[in-house]
Amino acid sequence: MMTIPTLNKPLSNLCEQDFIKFADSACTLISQAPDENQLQELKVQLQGKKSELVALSKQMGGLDVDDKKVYGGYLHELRTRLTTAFDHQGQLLAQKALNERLTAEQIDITLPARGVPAGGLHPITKITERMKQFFVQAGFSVATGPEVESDYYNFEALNIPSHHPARAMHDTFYFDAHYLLRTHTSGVQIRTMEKNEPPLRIICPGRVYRCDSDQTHSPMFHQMEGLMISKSSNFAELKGLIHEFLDAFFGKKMTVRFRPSFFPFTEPSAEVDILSDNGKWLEVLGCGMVHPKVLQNCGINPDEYTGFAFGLGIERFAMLYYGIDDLRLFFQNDLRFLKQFG
Ligand code: 2NL
Repeated sequence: MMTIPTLNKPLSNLCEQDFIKFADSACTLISQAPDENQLQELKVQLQGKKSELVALSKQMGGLDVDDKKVYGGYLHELRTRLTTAFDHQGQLLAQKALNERLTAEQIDITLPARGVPAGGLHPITKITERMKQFFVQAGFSVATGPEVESDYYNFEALNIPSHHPARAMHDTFYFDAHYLLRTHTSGVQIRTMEKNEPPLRIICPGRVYRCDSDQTHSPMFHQMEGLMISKSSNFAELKGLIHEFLDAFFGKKMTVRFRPSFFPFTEPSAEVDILSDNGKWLEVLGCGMVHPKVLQNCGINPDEYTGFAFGLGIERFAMLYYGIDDLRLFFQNDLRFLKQFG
């Protein structure tokens, strides 16, 4: 760095040329300051309390009136030149610093992106959507309802009276004598029948609860029930719809068997098996013609209307579809499991 110029004489011994020379050297020095720190350093040395400029200014008091005017002018001119030079260099350095920052922070938009970590739908949600897709295109609407039910909607209206053994079979979670966690979604269908004139076509997916827990049972699981009511619904129509659903769901022609069964809310009733690749029959759903008493309970005349209904466990379908052998995996929320369904 260049040395600071100096006048090195008493004020009254200086001439205009001395000031000009001093100012020229100082301005050159200022214009060469490489960064804002060194510029600040120069400012202290040239204009600070201990600078020659301030020392000379203090000598003004000892001059007579005419000299005061002359030297006052020189000093003023010198201060103005220095200030202008500092301002100018300050702006240049600020601009330079900004340009350097902009260059350093430049974003290379041609670099490959890191990718956004995204969640995915739960396998149970995916399977439910796959089921809905089939039934919605077949003209069914999706209906939902409360998970806390009264015993009337969960049992009574479905032809399951208080001391019917089917109640015990449901392993119900009770809140009190009348309220419970629904053991199936049938209450939704009962309300739909109460409130709407047939014909009706609905599916009811949702959470249901039973006091049971092991490799194939969870206290909370998902069910989808379907209901169709019209003046001409019959078992052949039910069989056709269920077979078409199974073909669509598994994405291939399925071998299906309807086995006579019993439910209090359907008559006749059947359980449906599919033939698995290893030659075993697997039960996948229950169905039947809606019991006339159930229709009557909902204000539908069983002499005028018939209907069919079915119910299936969504976890069971998800396990078959994805080849999963432990139902508890669906509820542990282990990301190593869930990530496979992204
Ligand atoms: C099964 C069997 C079934 C129904 C559910 C139903 C509902 C109303 C009226 C008549 Cl409101 N039936 N639902 C019918 C037959 C079978 O579920 O094994 N589910 C897992």
